[in-house]
Amino acid sequence: FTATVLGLPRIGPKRELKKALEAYWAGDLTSDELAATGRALRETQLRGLADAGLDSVPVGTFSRYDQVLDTAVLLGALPERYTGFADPLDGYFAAARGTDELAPLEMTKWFDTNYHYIVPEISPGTQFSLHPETLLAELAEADALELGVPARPVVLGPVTFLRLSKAVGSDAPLLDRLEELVPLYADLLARLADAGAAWVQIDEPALVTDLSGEELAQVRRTYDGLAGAQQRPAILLATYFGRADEALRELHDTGIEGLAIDLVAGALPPPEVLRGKHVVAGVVDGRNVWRTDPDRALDALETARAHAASVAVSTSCSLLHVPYALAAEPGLDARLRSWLAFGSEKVREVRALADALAGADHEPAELELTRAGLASRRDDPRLHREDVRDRLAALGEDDRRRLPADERRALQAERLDLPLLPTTTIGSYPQTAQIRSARADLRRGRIDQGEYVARMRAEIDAVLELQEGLGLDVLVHGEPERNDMVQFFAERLEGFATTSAGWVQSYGSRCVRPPILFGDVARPEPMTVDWISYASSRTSKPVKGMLTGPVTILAWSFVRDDQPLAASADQVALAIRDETLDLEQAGTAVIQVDEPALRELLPLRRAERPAYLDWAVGAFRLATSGVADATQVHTHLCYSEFGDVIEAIAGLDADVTSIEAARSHMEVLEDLNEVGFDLGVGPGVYDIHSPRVPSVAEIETSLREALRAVPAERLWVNPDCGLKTRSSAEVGASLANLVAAARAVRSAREVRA
Ligand code: THG
Ligand code: ZN
Repeated sequence: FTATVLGLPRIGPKRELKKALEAYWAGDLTSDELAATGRALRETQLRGLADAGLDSVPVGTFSRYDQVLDTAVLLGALPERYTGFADPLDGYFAAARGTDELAPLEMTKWFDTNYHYIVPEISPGTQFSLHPETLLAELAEADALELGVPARPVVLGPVTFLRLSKAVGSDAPLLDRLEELVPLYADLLARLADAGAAWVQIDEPALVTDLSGEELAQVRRTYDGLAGAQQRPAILLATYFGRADEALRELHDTGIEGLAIDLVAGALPPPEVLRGKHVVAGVVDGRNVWRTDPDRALDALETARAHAASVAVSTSCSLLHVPYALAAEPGLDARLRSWLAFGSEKVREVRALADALAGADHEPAELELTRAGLASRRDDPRLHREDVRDRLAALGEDDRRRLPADERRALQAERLDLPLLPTTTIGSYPQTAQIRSARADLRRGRIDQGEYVARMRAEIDAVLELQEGLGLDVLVHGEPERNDMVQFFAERLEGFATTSAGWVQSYGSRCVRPPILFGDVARPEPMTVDWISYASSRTSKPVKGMLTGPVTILAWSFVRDDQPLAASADQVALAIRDETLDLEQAGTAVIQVDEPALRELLPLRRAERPAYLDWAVGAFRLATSGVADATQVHTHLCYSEFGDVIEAIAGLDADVTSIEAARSHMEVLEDLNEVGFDLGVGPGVYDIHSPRVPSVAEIETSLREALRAVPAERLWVNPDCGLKTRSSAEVGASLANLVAAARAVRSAREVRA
């Protein structure tokens, strides 16, 4: 085949699957109706791909929740507690989301993307067994459509499956269990061949991460086993999100027929690795939204063709990570639009590049469009603003540095006069039905901006009253005016565009609309000052200014590909810095700059991590070092294990860091001590991701545990994340217990002192 894509989005162009899932979970849809929604989405999608001229279409990248969880089901590796359900679909969703009785499996980031997968648990008792029914059914379903082009089944490979799973009940490396999986995959290959598949795509993105010599040998044995299977389709081994040169070299003479290679995040491996293979060249970016430069793509394709047996054009990875189609965004600026390719435009690019590679007489129309777009992009003044660039060029080291922490601490203590073990919350309060309906009313023109502001202010009043009543020390305004925090700032910054329907699956039925960073970043006017000033005017307690940090804004956006991420980060940082200065000017004494995605952008390869952490920390410091030393800077980190970035957290030099820790039992505090961290820290004392209300005793235990690692003078008391997904009743009860626990520990210490 000559033109394909590696995988497909599934939530639906109008989020049909999200709506069907949520209706099914609410009991408003039957499982047959849910299945019919999936079937209709797959049919429309596959017909669209065949009509667009792809000559091999992927099947099996659909999922009702997540592809890693699906692989656990395929391999019979769902933990037993989820297998007793009358309808296996309910067991599947129990593993994904939990039930009243059962906790779900953990969820974490899919490599360095903003998609989250479900983490399978593998224990010594796990007995793998093959359950290929869903994949075979989807293959048969695709064949029945008579598309005129072959369907190519896609499965997650055994190495990546084990690499992403969590070992429970044993310390033995999970890759040791590869040999148990080889016969199952071999069996699967035979079934796919019987069903008429000429090719199977085996996804192994884990091969782009660092692998030891022993691990590479295990990978080698695995693919020797699979390639040696008696009856099988040709194997297309797909790697993406980086380079997999070591592994591909190791696997060259196993007999696998094809290699799909990411030429956007990675590059062509050496010629000898390509020799004799069908190379599926991922020249069209599967996870960003820019049109593909035809000259660069054709260069890479020609080089591949010079060494490989044959070459097909493809996306660099699955289209899971981009919105469906530009057609859904009529409101986008026309010039910007001409630079962009969403999913369906990318499919057309793939076809056009394949035609050009095959030596079409005329340049395909799609490529002409691209060339015009790229020319206008190069010349657009919004991409090269002298005012922004001059400011950045004039920056020095002092712009990323504050007074030593202990001197700041004294100045801040004087200004703020807080008790020992101060209590606070992370920032957001429940997004109530009133908030959502006010936003909808504003969007539909049923209320004007003045009325909207009045309604939001009423929400702020209510949240402040709650916090004062509870006796919290540092208050927040609750963020009612923000839908998604990154979208909120992107809407207010020049250089960013936002979409109205550019949904991308984040996990399960949840989606985000990543903003598009296309130009130099500037802040035309203050973004948050009116809200924070209003809140401050309503209470005598300090109210935190709430901002999102530069790294997180980039991590959750589609970013420029025409300059290093570090340069974009400094531009965003300058805009945030300007905002901190305006907040300070308006009297704000505490400013929080959240960086929940600091860990997320960490490069997959260890060798690239120091350079990343260097610019990421530098950007945060640029954003936060402009304020006076008496102004207290907070940050908040969550969504990850922090082991790999612990020194960077210290490097942020925030006066107070609130950090998700309720589930990792204060380990993070000990790690921080090891790197000499001596600033304020608020390890989350209870887990906000659960609806359970923590008792006073539990929170006291947490605090006393924390006090073994941190002196009381540095310890803050807070939940582990924002409260926007919780109900008001849960929040009131939990925070009352949090304040009571802080007071109990405080007075015990005062008695002792
Ligand atoms: N914002 C963005 N990216 C994120 C998060 C975020 N990535 C990591 C993490 N947080 C992902 N978590 C969620 C949690 C909830 C939702 C999405 C991602 C969610 N989305 C709404 C939905 O699907 O119905 C839509 C929200 C909207 O209107 O924008 O609930 O916080 N950017
Ligand atoms: Zn958080």
